[in-house]
Amino acid sequence: MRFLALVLGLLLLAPAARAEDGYDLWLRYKPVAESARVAYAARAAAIAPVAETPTLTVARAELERGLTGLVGQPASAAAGARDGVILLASGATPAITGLGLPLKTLGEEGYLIRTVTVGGKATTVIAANRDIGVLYGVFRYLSLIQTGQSVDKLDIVSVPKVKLRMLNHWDNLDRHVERGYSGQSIFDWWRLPGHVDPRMVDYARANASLGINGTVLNNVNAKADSLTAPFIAKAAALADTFRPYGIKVYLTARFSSPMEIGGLKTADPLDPAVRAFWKAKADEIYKTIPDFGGFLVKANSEGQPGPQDYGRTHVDGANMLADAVGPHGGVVFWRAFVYSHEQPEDRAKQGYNEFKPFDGQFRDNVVIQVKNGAIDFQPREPFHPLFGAMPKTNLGMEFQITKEYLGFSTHLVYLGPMFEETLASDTMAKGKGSTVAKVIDGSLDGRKLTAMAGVANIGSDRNWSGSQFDQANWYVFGRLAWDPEAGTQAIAQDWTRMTFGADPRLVTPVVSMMMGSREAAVDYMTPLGLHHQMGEGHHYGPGPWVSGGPRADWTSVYYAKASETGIGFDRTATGSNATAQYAPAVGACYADLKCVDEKDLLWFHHLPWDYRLKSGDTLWDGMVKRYGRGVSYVDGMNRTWAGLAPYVDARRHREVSDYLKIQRAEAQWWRDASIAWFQTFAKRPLPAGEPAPNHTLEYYKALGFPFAPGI
Ligand code: BDP
Repeated sequence: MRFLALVLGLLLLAPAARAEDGYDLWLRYKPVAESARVAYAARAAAIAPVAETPTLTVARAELERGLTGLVGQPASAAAGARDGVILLASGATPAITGLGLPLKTLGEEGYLIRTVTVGGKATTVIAANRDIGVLYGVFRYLSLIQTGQSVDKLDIVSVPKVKLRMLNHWDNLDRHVERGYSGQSIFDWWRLPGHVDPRMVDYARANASLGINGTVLNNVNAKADSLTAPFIAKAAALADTFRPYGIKVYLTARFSSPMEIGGLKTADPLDPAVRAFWKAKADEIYKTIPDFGGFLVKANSEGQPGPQDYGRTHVDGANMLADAVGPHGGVVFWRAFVYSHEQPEDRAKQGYNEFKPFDGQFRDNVVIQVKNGAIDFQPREPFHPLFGAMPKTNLGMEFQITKEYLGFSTHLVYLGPMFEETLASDTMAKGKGSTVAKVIDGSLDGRKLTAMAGVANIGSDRNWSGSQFDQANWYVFGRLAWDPEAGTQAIAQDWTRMTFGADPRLVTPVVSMMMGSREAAVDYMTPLGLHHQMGEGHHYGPGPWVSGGPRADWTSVYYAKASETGIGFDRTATGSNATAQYAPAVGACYADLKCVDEKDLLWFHHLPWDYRLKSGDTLWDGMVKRYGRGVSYVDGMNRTWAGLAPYVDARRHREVSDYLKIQRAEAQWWRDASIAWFQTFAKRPLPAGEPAPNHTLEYYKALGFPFAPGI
């Protein structure tokens, strides 16, 4: 008996001994330290009965599950329990009226958590106006325990600042995921609607724990099939599963659907038959999915059909769809990621040129979804000039969570600082403090329909995201969608505690490693404002030599413009003048070598190889050193992680170790191949102490990856 207890105790004390595969994400609910357990348990001896709505039922189940795992005591509903009670309440229920709670301030989705005394009992109230707020509050309450905070005296009010907090899945109907590095699509279209994988519930739980309230199920490069009756039924089965968790489903709409599945000869948005098709289609969808979110559209971009095929505008296209879903409360997300190689204009300028003139002309239920930067999810981009430039339009943010351009799932790159950098950028649209975050949360221009979308990194891998650390990118996206001004270091701390454990000997080094990881990737891939130097098509590894082909704007040489005289894309008045798309103060700074931050240098300027950086190095020397600095950082991460073995379960520790070794080798590859290539132009030696590339340029150019994932 004693022996058994000892073994059990050891198992509990030594989480490293148990294999974990990452499936539980940040909702692991592993036992807290024995010393803290008693205090937590005392606060949570009972969960007061709640109404049996679907959402309150899952809220209560989550709370019980979490407390059972964390505190080891299944909270019983027994009235009259001696210890603390957790009261879940939504709306003006008698249980909480009279407590003077500021419910009015919570809006539709906010919640409060407050410690009060009711009938002589210490009571933790988790209250909201609507059930979904209670579920959000439950997740927050559990996270307090997971992150080792006291729950004795709580007074928390939290309200999302952004209305639509969305994942965009680039998932095809055959389960291939475009730019997916974590297996197949989790949406099993073939077996739906007859079978709904129980994993869909865990997907919904994870998203609800972050406050994500919408998901676009299919790829922006859409197939019209997703709008046919069988697929609507499949989407409806998912919608039914997600509904208790406050998540609405959306579908991408292929603009030419009226022709492909509607038997029409045109998709002209001004054609009455086309308009009738979309109205009928919307009616059909809403009959099956009454709370359908709406459509996401990629039009006239990268070969996708759109209104311009008929000489019409983005306004014509977006408003037509908005009119179809509007009567049902639906929304249209219309993407601003529009550019064409047939235009001689700098690709970075095209989105702004297409959309800015239409400010004020889109329907109220249209959101123009803008990528964070003007090119395409690069490791670093200055903020998109449309932010701040369309005050009479709902502008939503589109971030990419999947790491298409940041090393796929095997590079440890925490995207929090990258998202934060964009959100904190000052557009100066209405003077100082007009940050992108304030555009996105609607406060700058008084807009009500606000949105943030993230291109998901979720797939069928057991660990969901392809790597343990890529879960953090899903997590930080969700947290920022709730509050675009949140600090991403604190978010990394929360995530680490919930995902690996609260021991500071683990948390401190892991967070520090995460916080520098994005800058390291910028260094070893595209330092000093370089961009789009990745391998052709798959975007795996370096390909600075990529040239030719049908589209200049899909080559690397278009962006780096390296020659014997220098390197960089002149976007000042002497070049493409993209800087003029920003508010004058911002654009003037970008255009001015004395003002522009060196991190954006070659994004905006073409400079001679001997240009002097602030460090005193020449541009060439500084570039080479940055590549090397990135590689060294990955060395450091390898060392740090190796030292953390005692604090992490063996299986996850091993997986991360393996990936860090891959990252180390690939960082070196990036450095060496880039230096070998650019040296053919710079024609200068490497600075002292910087080793020559491991292989010849020919070697790097000859590497091919026909089976790279995600294409
Ligand atoms: C690019 C991706 C491509 C997407 C496109 C988009 O390479 O697969 O279809 O973005 O956002 O980054 O539409």
